Amino acid sequence: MIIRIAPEHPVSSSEVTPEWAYLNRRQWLGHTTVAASAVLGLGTTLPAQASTPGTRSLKASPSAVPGAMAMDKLTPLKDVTSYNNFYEFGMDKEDPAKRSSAFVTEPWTLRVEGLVGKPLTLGLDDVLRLAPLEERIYRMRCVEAWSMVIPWVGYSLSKLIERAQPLGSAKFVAFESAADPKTMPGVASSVIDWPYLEGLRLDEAMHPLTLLGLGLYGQTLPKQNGAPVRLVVPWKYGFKSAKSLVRIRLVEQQPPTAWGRAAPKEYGFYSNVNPEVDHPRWSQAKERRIGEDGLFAKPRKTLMFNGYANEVGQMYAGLDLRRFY
Ligand SMILES: Nc1nc2c(c(=O)[nH]1)N[C@H]1C(S)=C(S)[C@@H](COP(=O)(O)O)O[C@H]1N2
Ligand SMILES: [Mo]
Repeated sequence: MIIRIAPEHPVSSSEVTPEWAYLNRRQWLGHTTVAASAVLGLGTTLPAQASTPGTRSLKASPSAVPGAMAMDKLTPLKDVTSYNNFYEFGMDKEDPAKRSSAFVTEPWTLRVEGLVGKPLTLGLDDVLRLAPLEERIYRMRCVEAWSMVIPWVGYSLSKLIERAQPLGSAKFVAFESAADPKTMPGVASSVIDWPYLEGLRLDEAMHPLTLLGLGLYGQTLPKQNGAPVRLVVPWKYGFKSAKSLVRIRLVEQQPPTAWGRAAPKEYGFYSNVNPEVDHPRWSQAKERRIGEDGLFAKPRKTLMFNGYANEVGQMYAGLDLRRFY
């Protein structure tokens, strides 16, 4: 039996070592040193990552959500912030970092509406304060067969949705991203019928692993990663994780999605990471880890539901995942 002794003074969140700092340090220094520095309470002094322009530091505690931590090596911040898909800023991977400087993320308004008892109109500070911020290390797996491992900051989307008091008739959740032609140069292109839309079934949206993302690497979200607030759905392909959210709407019918409208044969509503169901243009069996696997390195195997099968598999019991891809 473990006897827990209450600490003499509560540990403030600034003294809690973020999980990524812990993992990085472990990779750098080895177990013994880490144990020692943890005992000494040295905190997050490691200059592992420089901060990104326009971001502020964001304190978070390691998440208690099971399965939230992938033990893979973290993708360096430099790669997380320079290799992005965010078509509102252009179609090349470098575009979001290069072409997002005019985009304004504060002040920001996020609405939660539709089939709810209590519609919400929230400023960014309201969103940041709605629930304790957690750090969660998730793999982000793009349908283009690359992946990253990112220490996100946020909390379960369910906490926000619960606050709005969903009605019994709500079955799906629709997500809408910002689409400002003045500050988002990619919106001039017609590849996507703007604004970018995504959707989840209500049970998927309420699953504790579904994260309302507010930061990464201990700082607020860089613009290229979907500032100031985005979705992160770790068992689905990256495109389900809509960035720069302005509206979350609870609805009765399955909502349209941007990629579903652009290419219905290629992008299904579910888009669960599934190594057995290929995209017409990319095999989904393997993936290349950005910043780690060179172009000629052997790609790693993609895991069912991106490694979260134990946590989310039950939601799809009896569903033909070839048909509902
Ligand atoms: N609004 C919006 N959200 C978006 C996208 C986009 O183009 N626009 N791209 C998606 C895709 S395809 C991926 S892989 C992830 C990439 O997130 P990251 O750049 O933070 O890794 O964002 C997703 N969310
Ligand atoms: Mo993607």
